[in-house]
Amino acid sequence: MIPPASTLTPRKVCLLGVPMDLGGGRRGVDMGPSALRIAGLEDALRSLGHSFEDLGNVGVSAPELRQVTDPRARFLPEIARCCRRLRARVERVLDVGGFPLVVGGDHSIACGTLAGLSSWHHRRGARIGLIWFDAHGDFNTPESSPTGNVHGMPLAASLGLGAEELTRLGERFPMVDARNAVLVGIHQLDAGERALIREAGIKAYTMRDIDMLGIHRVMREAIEIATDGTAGFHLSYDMDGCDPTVAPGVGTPVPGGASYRESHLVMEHAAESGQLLGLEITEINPILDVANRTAAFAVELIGSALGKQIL
Ligand SMILES: [Mn+2]
Repeated sequence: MIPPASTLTPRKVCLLGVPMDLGGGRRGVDMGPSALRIAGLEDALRSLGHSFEDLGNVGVSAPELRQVTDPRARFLPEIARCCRRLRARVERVLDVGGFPLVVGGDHSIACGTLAGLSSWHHRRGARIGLIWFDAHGDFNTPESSPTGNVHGMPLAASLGLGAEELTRLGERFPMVDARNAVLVGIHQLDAGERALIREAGIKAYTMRDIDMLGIHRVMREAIEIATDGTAGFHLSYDMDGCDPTVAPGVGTPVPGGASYRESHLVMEHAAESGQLLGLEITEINPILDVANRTAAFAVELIGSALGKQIL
């Protein structure tokens, strides 16, 4: 078999699973890391010439064993505790020259990943950029959130807005500057977070922008913003940004998302930029999935982000 073409020099990919199920209102995304492993992640990455190390899962408590203390930010202390552990694990991966591949779990884990990446680079005098691919804004605060689900808050927290338990997870505040953060693919926002996104001044490309401009131009501009004066960027990829026709098994499915090819192009652009510092895949929900199709699609997408090419 001819190995698939790759644009990237081989990397030491280090997988961190985070079976986080505390940030959403529906069970099931805690099985995401298992679903991805079963879907052949290791083989896919090795066939591209990367080395692969599965570092196992970061510990998380299960919601049925915990009590909600603050209904405006449900399970916040438990989520913050897991994110602190994740931060340490991400930094250790960077210390040994590894590429952190973080797999959720709900999207609240991004606070831990970004705490690790931003702290590590901050100590080296650099800041990081961020591309957030999502159907939702994830820009609520405990005050604006209509549900109290923390997975709707991590982008705001990364930019310094909301609960201190999340915004202060790293050595740098904010973990990411708004001028280097970009939202891509949004098409369902809560009223409060819409106002917060506008106020924060973060560049946001909606699905309408993708329709009108094309994903190629959107990603080219997004990467320009995320790499302007930074060490590179982290790509936080919520599988619900993909249309449910290609990714049915996600935490919060919404029609009108990115197509099969648009979903891949986000990853291909990230790979071609040569500036990807870390990758995170979140919100795979095997309970809602069809024969693990969404996890299999995620494995394909991760291949594209790490250099797989058609020709
Ligand atoms: Mn999200």
